[in-house]
Order: sequence, then structure tokens, then C-alpha cells
Amino acid sequence: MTTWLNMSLQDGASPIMEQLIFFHDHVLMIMLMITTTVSYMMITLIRNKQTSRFMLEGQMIETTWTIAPAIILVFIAMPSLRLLYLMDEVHNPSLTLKAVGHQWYWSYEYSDFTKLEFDSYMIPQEEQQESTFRLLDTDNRIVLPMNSPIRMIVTAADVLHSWTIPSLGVKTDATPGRLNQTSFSISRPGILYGQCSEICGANHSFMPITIESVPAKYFINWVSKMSE
Ligand SMILES: [Cu+2]
Repeated sequence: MTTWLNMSLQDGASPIMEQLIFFHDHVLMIMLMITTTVSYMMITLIRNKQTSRFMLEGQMIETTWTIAPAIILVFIAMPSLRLLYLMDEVHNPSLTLKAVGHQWYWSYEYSDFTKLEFDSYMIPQEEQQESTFRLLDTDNRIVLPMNSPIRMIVTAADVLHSWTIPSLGVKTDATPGRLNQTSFSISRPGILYGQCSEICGANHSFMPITIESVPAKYFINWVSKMSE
């Protein structure tokens, strides 16, 4: 989760998010390169007093500064498309979780099991404990097995919502009447936080998402306890 003074992205908890962070840093390096070059050119242009009555065009430099940005764009577009298609693909999931957005809470259905569904409300401030995070913790956490490919089905019951976990690199719109699909695999155990990311009404800020990532055997224990 994000803590104070964390200006960058959260640590990746899935292989896709790690790749997204690499891509983000890669684009930032290119931007740094361009900003440095352009500022250097602008400053030298302002600071010197050279004038020339005869220099009207420079074919060579003009060709160069037209083609160079196109080549730079290819270096951004290629890894970007690679990631886009990696995220689009659903790789033989071992579990499906359906999230339904409501005003203003999430409800979840584990459709691989019978009668395993629950609502997930934010813990109100009056019921805070030492171990809970304000505006982020829920009364019922989603429990998921780590290191397993998981398919998310996201929809809404009333208005638009958006199911988001920044450390997994997942953000999927929840639209009434539609089933949106995404997938991820969590690479470590822990608690992952997210919030609704579509302005959905008065309590939009108060419908967080909490995932408890656990080893598979603990997940099976949890499932058998929940479906008793
Ligand atoms: Cu919402």
C-alpha cells in the first residue's frame, strides 16, 4: 500500500505490475533524454548572439529532427504493445472471482464453489483498531491463493464503479449489464489494498478493496470454513 511520502508506484505484487514499473521507468528515461536535449538547445539559443543572413535552411538537420522522434516513438510503442497484449490474455485460470460494485460497497462471488459469496464494506472510523488502516480496510477481505492465475469478472449493480488494485496493475471498470474480464497472479503473501476508481456517488471514497493473499493450502482451509 502507499505510505507517507511515497511519490512513485507501489511495489509490484504481480509479474505484470513489475513489467509495468519497468516500462514506466523506461519511458521516464526517454523523457529525461528529450527534456535535457531540448532545454540545452533552448538555453543556448537564448544565450548566444549569433545571426546569419545566409542560412535559410538546413536539409540535414531538418531530416534528422523529423525522423529521430519517430524512432523514439517506436521504442515506446513496442514494449507498450507487448504489455497491452500480455494483460489482455487470460492464461488458463485456476480460480474465478466475480466482483460486483454497489453504491457503496463491493460484493464478491467465488463461482467455483457453492454458496461462497459475501459483501465487503469499509470499516467505519469508529470501529478502527490498531491493526486496521483508515478508509482502506474492509470487514470481509477477499482471500486469494498466491502464485495461481486468477480470473476476475467485474460488474456493477447500479452505477459505474472501477475495481482497482494498484500493486497488481489491475483496474477494471464495473459497468451495469456488462461483465468485464481481467486476470492476475499474486507473487507474494500479504494484504493488498485498492479503492473504487470511478466517481460513483456520495460515498465513492468509502468502498475500498482488500485482498488477503495466502498460500494455496490456507486458501483451501478458508474455503472449507466459509462454505460450512
Ligand atoms: Cu464505486
